[in-house]
Order: sequence, then C-alpha cells, then structure tokens
Amino acid sequence: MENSTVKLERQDGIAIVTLDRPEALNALSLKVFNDLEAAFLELARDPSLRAVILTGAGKAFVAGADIKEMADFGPIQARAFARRGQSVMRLIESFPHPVIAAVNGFALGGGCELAMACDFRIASENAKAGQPEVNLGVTPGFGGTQRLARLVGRSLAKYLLFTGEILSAERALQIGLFDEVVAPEQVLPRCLEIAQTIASKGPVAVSYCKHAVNIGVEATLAQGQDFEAELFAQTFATGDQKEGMAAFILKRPATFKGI
Ligand code: DAK
Repeated sequence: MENSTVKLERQDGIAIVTLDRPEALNALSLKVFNDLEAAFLELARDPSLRAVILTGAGKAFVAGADIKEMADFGPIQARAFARRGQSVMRLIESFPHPVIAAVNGFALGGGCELAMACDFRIASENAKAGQPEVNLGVTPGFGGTQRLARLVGRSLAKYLLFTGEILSAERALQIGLFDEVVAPEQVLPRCLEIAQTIASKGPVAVSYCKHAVNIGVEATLAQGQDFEAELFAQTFATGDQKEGMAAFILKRPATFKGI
C-alpha cells in the first residue's frame, strides 16, 4: 500500500500490523483508520492467517486520536469520527483470528481504546496507558468508556476517566488492563511466541473460542452456553476435529488445516 500509515508483514500465518506514523506518535487520523481497516480487510482474505500482532513504530503504540485533526471539528464531524473509529475497532475486536496488542510505548486515549479492542495486551515496561481525554475537554469516543469498564470494573474505570491519570505499565498490569509486561526488546518476541503457539492449534477452534467469549461476555450465562454448545457442535463438522482427536489417539502431533 503506497503512502500507507500502516505497515503489514506476514510470515508463517502470523501478521504484524505496525502503525507507522512515528512523527505524530501514531496518532489516529481518518487516514490511519482507513489504512488500518484496509490492512485488516486484506488479512481477512488470507486463508493461511492464524494470528495478528498490532504494534506501533517508534516510542508510542498510539498517543491517541489525532488532536490536530479533531481540534476544529463541530459535533457532526465529531460524531462521524467517533463512529469511524468505533467501527474499525469493532472490526479488530470481531476479527476471526486473535489480535494481540504489542504495546511498545504510550497507549493513550484512542491508543488505549485500540489496545482494548485487541484480544489481549503484552506491554513494554516503558509503556504508559490511560484515557486523558478530560484534559482536552472531551470524552473518549472510540469505546473507551465502555471497554474500560468491562475490563477493569466500573469504579476503577470511572476513576481513570474522571482523572485522566496515566498509568505505569506495572499499574496497568495490576488492574488487568495489560496482561503481561516484559522488557522493551522482548515485546515483539514474546508476542511472536504467543502467536506461534496459537498458530499451532486448531484454527477453527481458536476462532470459535474468540467468538464465544466475545458474545458470551455480553449475554446471559444461559445464552452464552447455548452459543458455546452450538460452536462445539460445529467443530465436529471440521477435518481439524477428526485430525486432532486421531492424532491424540495415535500419539502423534496433529497437523491442522483450518477446515
Ligand atoms: N494527536 C496529534 N499529534 C500528537 C498526538 C495526538 N494525540 N500526540 C502527540 N502528537 C504529536 C506532537 O504534537 C508532536 O508533534 P510536533 O510538535 O513534533 O509536530 C509529536 O507527536 C511528538 O509528541 P511530543 O513532542 O509531545 O512527545 P513527548 O514525548 O514530549 O510527549 C506525550 C509524549 C504522549 C506525553 C504527548 O505527546 C501527549 O501528551 N500527547 C497527547 C496525549 C493525549 O492527550 N492523548 C489523548 C488524545 S485524545 C471523540 C473521538 C475520539 C476521542 C475523543 C472523542 N469524539 C469524536 C467524540 C479520542 C480522543 C483522544 O484520543
């Protein structure tokens, strides 16, 4: 993609999507959203894909929505911008394969929201996270008030949203906003290690697990279990289920095809 703000690399079923606008700390402009959407839509067409790692070039993961682009918006443009960001983040959240956020540095405002739209977050010891929108006189617009409360609980989410406090990686780990914190040079290798583990499993099963958790956390337990039973049943229509169970019985490694 010519002049794209998003770099896409692929190897052995694992894609690394890098937000590549380091001069603006990868701030989310309309162009970044367009490029990010295009990258994920392209990846969605790749039958060999097993997992995605999302990261940022330079010292930031993403320092937020592009303040310079937003500054002169009126309410109509602001609503459209919020909806645009929300839809790209939903695309990532509901992407059929796992998306791991490799949080290499600042994950502020829209950056924290983007990281939360990923399945989990592996962060650098130097990373910082928070929703500082109140400093600018605005609310988060890309799902921050919703996903943060679901992830860390409503009281802590309110505290962070009201104060705009920026958290150290250690504190973000403690409250469950980050899932693992590693040395800066270990962020990508650790994400690759996790992605490779995921890539060795039954791809349809992994995809269904993601879908089941996403649906289940928004549903009643009974609805979630109905959905789970249905997905479990569907796995028995795949060659991967036959292969996985045959491999176990024959005491050999399984080779999954994702069908
Ligand atoms: N937008 C645009 N440019 C940004 C940026 C951002 N969010 N963050 C940094 N930059 C730019 C800086 O302006 C600077 O550009 P030049 O001056 O060189 O042209 C360059 O990136 C390097 O940044 P700094 O020089 O500031 O770097 P430092 O290391 O000194 O500081 C920092 C790093 C992350 C502490 C600082 O840059 C910072 O405080 N950035 C802003 C962080 C922030 O407030 N993030 C939240 C953004 S608001 C909504 C839709 C969306 C949202 C809300 C509502 N609706 C439509 C309702 C979401 C809002 C946000 O995400």
